[in-house]
Amino acid sequence: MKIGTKAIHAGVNPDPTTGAVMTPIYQTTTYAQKTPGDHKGYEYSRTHNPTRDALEKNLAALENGKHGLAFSSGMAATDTIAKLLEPGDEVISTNDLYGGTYRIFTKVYEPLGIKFQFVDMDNLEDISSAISPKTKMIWVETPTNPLLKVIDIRSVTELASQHGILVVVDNTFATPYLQNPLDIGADMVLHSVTKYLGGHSDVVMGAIVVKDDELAERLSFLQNSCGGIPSPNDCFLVLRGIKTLHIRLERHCQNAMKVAEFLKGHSKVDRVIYPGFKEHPGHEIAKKQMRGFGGMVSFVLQDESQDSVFSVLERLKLFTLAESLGGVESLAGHPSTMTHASIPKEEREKAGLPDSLIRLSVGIEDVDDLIADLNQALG
Ligand code: P1T
Repeated sequence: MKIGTKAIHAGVNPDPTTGAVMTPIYQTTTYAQKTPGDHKGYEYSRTHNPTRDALEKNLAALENGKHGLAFSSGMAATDTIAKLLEPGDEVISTNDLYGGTYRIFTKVYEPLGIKFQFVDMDNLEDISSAISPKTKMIWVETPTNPLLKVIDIRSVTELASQHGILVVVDNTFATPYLQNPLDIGADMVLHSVTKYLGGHSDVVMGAIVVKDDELAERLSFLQNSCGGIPSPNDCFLVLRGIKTLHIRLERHCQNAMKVAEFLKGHSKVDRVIYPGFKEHPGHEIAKKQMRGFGGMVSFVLQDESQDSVFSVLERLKLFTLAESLGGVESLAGHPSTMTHASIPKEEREKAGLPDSLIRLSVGIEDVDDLIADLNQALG
């Protein structure tokens, strides 16, 4: 089955009791048992819920995985993966990544005895030299947030497999429509479902998809034991959102390319980062491992002063100044004070993230209106 068909049908069957075509919202915490242990596969909704089951099957199918697990947020999913680690273990992560991921690694798990190294994964040798016998996991975000670096997933997974290291790919920016890391050797795919999968900026949710049965069993154990699960109502909304994933992503990619080209040609703009540009250092890798270049565009103004950056952000009318991304509506963000403020300035600078960077989540509105909005805001 191809992805557009999977987006609409995978995991979703007419409801066995009523024939309802859309999976009902099973808003129940518990399920009747005839005699202790004699039930229909459902005991308690932290463990299993039919609406969540449908979504988890759908997510597994979209990522060409075998097991999908849904969580109450992307961070709850990240937290669950981090719980696979033990004190003394080491993790190598991309040095450009979502600020909240950096925060949970350094402020929650480092004090528990897990060591994190943040490296420039553009350079395989940097990963290679960071590997020690204690390295248990490589954490890849690609394209990265917010610098849109493209990491060669296959090279990383080949290197990791020589050392028996698990590879996690945060596939939030690409989505399964553009990239399937499990097909090229990753062990786990993570999503902030809040973004493109939900697609409408109305649900906070996370997900993990894996192929391996043992890994799935451990993650399900953690999901049930720690309890960071999403509500049935949110699962329904995401199932509905996913039905248009392929259509939305087509338009996100087209609009982002046009917006990026407009910005590149504007006299007030110094540089534009978009993996779809030939001059982007990761363009060839993106062409190899992605089916499009995504809906995110980052750029820096000629005048890098805070006044100038803030006044452009304040003047935008269609682009809303807000955290998050991946919804149908366009958003603009200022990573250093918003989504990446939890990364210390020195670390941000080391990773090449300037305070003047503006990040756009290009929505699926009519692109001429988006460009007109940027044009007036740039003045
Ligand atoms: O917000 P939450 O659903 O918990 O997901 C966290 C997360 C994980 N991974 C990536 C790549 C992300 O971008 C995020 C969340 N990011 C934002 C809120 C943002 O505006 O970048």
